[in-house]
Amino acid sequence: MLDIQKIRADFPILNEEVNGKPLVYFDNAATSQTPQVVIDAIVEYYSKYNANIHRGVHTLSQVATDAYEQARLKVQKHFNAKKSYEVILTAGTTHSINIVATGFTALLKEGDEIIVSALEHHSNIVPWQMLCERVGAVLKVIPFNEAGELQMDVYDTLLSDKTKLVFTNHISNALGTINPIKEIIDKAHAVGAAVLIDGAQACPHIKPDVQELDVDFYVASAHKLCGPTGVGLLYGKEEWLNKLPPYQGGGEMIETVTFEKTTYAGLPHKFEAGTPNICGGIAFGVALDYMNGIGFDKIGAYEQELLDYGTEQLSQIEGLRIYGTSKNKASVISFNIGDIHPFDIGSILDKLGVAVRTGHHCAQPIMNTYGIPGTVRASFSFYNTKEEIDVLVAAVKKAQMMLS
Ligand code: 7TS
Repeated sequence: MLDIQKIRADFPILNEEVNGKPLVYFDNAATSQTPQVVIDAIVEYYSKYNANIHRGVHTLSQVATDAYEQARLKVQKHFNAKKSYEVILTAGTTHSINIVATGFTALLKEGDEIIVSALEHHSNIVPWQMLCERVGAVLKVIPFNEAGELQMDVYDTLLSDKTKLVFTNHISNALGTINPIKEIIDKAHAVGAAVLIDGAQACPHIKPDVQELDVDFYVASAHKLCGPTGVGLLYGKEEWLNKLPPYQGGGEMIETVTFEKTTYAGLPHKFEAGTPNICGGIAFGVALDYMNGIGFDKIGAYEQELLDYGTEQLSQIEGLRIYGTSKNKASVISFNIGDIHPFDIGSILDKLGVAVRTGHHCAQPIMNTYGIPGTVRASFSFYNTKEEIDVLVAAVKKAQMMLS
């Protein structure tokens, strides 16, 4: 069991008031809140050892370099990557996907096929469309059913020896669906295709094991798992990272530079041009320590309780429809009430101190499939409580009364 009150005391922001009401933060799928240990790590970095890394002979630079490389090892251990240099520290999920999608320009040809799920966030759609435009590849889409589950029988029919890449999220940000990624990966590998899994929404809830998954690329953002913004992970199998060309040129990603020819550094530096988010990387490591200290098994089990309770309570509201009713689901509830615009509900919830996201959640194709402009999305984290869900439910009822 989690000691929720003790956990809540780790997050100073949870004591804040918004619009004169205690904050109820249910926008965790957009970004999670930050525990004091992570805030302290950021303050400590800038107060005590702020220096550029991998280049200075001076002590501070060495301390900062060690701390940054320590963070890489923590990320490696957390995701169970075989080698530390298979962990590229990036600016976040979007950056990681763009590194891979741009790199594949050199590896694909006209007529090659790429398969995507229809449940994607725009950041796992647009970079691949841009890749298709560059090389003349064809994008094929795995549809989802009414519950928001991928239609795996259709996936089977899309796969062929033309398939070079498959990419999907591990968990849908808009619906909470947990996708059967092991099956997706194994079937893609059977036709020789590489797989990228967007773990942005999964990592706050699940501890993925990239070797067990046998995934080629796995990406995530630190800010969704109690870390800071502007830093994230690109895990890639060594063989794939070696095949991809660098994404950006600059300092730190080279071995030698002359005006005649430049040779590139090995992994991971080949993909880490320029001064990275040093403090962010270090704080990412601290955030992983913090979450592992609580334990992902306990986090997952408690969030499932919140999801079940929230689903049960919200379902009792007349006219409320939940979008995304997959059997395997993370603690995200997307809903609408009749034809009330989600933005109007969200605005009233905000006045009552409840933070949710409204709109298309950067997943317009999902909204188009359901024929709706968007939803109200409440996403729960391990520091939320059932009492807060009661506040949400009361606030939704009030909004319904005011808007009907
Ligand atoms: N992929 C998924 C599945 C996401 O949920 C998000 C962000 C991203 C990629 C992009 O991550 P970034 O850190 O590079 O921005 N999702 C959301 C959301 O659902 N609400 O706000 C951001």
